[in-house]
Amino acid sequence: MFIKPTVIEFNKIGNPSLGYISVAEVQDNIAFEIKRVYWTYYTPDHVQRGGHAHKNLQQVLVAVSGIIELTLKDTKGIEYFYKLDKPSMGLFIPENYWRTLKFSHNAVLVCLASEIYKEEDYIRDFSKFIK
Ligand code: T46
Repeated sequence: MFIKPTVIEFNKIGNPSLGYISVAEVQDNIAFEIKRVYWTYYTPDHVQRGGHAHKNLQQVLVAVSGIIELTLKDTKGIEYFYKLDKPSMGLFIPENYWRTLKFSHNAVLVCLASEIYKEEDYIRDFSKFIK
């Protein structure tokens, strides 16, 4: 089956005077067992990260602060663009999507990942990816 990227709207528990909590929970709004969590921060706004795809890894990305612009490309070359600009929004990325990311200077990205880190899971050559 060809799974597509999906935007997740997390619940916002709270109100403007108290602040909010959003929850990511396996079997509720996360479709995989979470084996790894990582976060990126202090990325200069002229830097583009990513530039690779994953063979098996599924992820949910959240911009818990700032703005992250993300372009995904599937193996047919079709592009999908997302702007993560609120902490109550997540993006589920299935395996086999080429990704590039741009960050606002204050952006903090949290990633929930379905697998532990394995360099063998990366496809870093775009011509190999579209084959
Ligand atoms: C994605 C974006 C949002 C580790 O040692 N362990 C890890 O779990 C990760 C993710 C990275 N690293 C090391 C490997 C490299 O030496 O950190 C360095 C940079 O990693 P990477 O090239 O994966 O960084 P990004 O920010 O370009 O990409 C990562 C994810 O790989 C990618 O799937 O969607 O963050």
